[in-house]
Amino acid sequence: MASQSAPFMMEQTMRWFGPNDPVNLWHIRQAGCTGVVTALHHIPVGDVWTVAEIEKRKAEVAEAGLTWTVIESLPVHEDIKKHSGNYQAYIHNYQQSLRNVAACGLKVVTYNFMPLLDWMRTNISYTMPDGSKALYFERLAFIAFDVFLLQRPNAFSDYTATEIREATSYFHALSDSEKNTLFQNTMLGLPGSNEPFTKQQILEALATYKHINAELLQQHLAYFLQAVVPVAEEVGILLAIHPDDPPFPILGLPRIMSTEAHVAFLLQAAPSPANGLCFCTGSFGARADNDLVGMVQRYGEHIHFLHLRNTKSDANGNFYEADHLDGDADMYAIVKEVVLLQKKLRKSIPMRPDHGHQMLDDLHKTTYPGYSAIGRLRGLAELRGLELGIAKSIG
Ligand code: DNO
Repeated sequence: MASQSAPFMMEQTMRWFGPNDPVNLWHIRQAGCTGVVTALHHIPVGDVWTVAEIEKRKAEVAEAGLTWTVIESLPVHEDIKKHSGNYQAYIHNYQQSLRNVAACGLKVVTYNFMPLLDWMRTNISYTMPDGSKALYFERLAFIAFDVFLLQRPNAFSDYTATEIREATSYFHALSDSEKNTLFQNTMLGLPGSNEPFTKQQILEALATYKHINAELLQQHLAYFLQAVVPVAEEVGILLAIHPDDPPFPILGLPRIMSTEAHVAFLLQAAPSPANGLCFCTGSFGARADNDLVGMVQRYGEHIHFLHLRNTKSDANGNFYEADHLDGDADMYAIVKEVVLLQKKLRKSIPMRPDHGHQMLDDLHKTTYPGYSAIGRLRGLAELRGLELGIAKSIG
């Protein structure tokens, strides 16, 4: 970007799921990225990432002329979230992985503290008016899944009588194959296996969180942070927690990274410049009560990674993933704030266009939901232009 750029522009990256990703590193480079966001997905959650494995992946990325800029994710074992089983050993392993990634020259580590599910949508190919496909969270579909497909004990009590009535009609109108698709889509965010999860397995996993409310989960997060933040600070790693997606409780599970108050809790639990955020405008932005621009103003120094994405919500609790410059979040105002932040801090913050619509040739390809090449390329191009325009006009 050299001659067209202001000194501190966002570092443009894309997520790469590793050698099996149909979008390869050269595609990412051709999109205009200099950095890659990836993880050692083949290492079981909780095991130590060895220097040898990290170096191997780093070299693969470097061969395409790119830099492995951000780790997304170094996942947190469920035992750490629940304080069960071997959580002390897993925390120890996490500390060791942080030391190893730092030894390999990596600087930013993304993780999340969502119980069981990483993300949740009810439809991964929602047709937009222009024929592209988006990810969609439809509340009635979700309730129908929870109450009728999963049959979670006492799920009824989480919803109003009207919602249950509407979800009942919704469910009865579905064909068997639509019911099956809804079940599969909803469970896609359950990490850890390529095999589909059975209803029984999910109910058993949910039951292990029965005694954990939001307050207790926050205590477990604080315990984890107090163990890993000092290590991160010592070895020069910036930790970036990803918010809950969607940012409200689901399936009776506690949620503790959905709001600005949650961010404040995180930062006071282990005060350090190393303790920070993956500021995902798509996740935080799916709540109307999150003031995204204000959050960048107030917590900017702790924003170590940006996911720029937009959603459009309606009054019934549904939201779809909109084009990056469309939707409810004022992307111009957010990017402007980020431009000012980078100028103030005299540094570039890594960014990735988070998700994108499946469009053009990608409509005929199978990619990770939200991670087709062309939709993300469109998002990146729009965001890059937006930033450059703002940076140049601010001077
Ligand atoms: C979804 C992603 C998340 C994210 C993790 C970070 O598209 O933003 O899966 O990678 O929550 O730990």
